[in-house]
Amino acid sequence: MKHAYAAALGIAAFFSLNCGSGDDGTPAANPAPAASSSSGGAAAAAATVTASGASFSPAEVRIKAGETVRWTFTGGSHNVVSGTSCAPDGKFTSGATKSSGTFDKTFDAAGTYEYYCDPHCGMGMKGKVIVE
Ligand SMILES: [Cu+2]
Repeated sequence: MKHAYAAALGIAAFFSLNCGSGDDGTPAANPAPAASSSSGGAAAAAATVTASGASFSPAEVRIKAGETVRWTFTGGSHNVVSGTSCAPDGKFTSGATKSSGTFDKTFDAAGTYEYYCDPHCGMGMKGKVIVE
């Protein structure tokens, strides 16, 4: 039993790695006109994180207070929810899952902000923003 469980975990890890690096089946997103109502904030991201497969990459970013993190959704169905142990703490969220587009969040206060992807948290899709 122990061995079977370990093997299953190994297979899951293998697939999620594969999914993250070799996903060519994503339909190209239509370059719909972006509804950017905020001017100036778009290019100001100090760190970028890609949500793809079943992971955030990089899983940990470090910024300074007042800077912005931009998450880019690439394929699959992901979101960003603040909290630890797959439970929301209500600090921020990107809302409903997406397969494309971006989510920007500016962090004004120093601290460590943990977050996760709601559908994939059980697979370990978690990340951390360290604000100095
Ligand atoms: Cu996800």
